[in-house]
Amino acid sequence: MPDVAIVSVEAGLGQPPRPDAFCVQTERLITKTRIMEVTVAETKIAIEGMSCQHCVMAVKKALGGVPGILESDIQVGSASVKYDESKIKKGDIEAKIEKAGYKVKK
Ligand SMILES: [Cu+2]
Repeated sequence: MPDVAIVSVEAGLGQPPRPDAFCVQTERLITKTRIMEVTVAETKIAIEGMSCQHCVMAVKKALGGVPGILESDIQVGSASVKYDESKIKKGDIEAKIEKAGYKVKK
């Protein structure tokens, strides 16, 4: 009995499944499969003090890996963020941006 060819379900992230998600070993499947029911909120945050791609990277870094943040699109002067309202609030996201050294326009 082969332990491959198991379909992994990755729902709710709004991203296409990675090619490797369709053929994984059994042990990995357990950790990779996440069936999620989340309320996805979306916000666009205006940010002062960003001037270049370094600022974009700094904000990306500030929001990267934060639990509850599902997706973020950072531009000079703004951040569009999709997040799980049950895990993080808009104010927490703004605080992360300010901690990175930028000012959130409210
Ligand atoms: Cu900059």
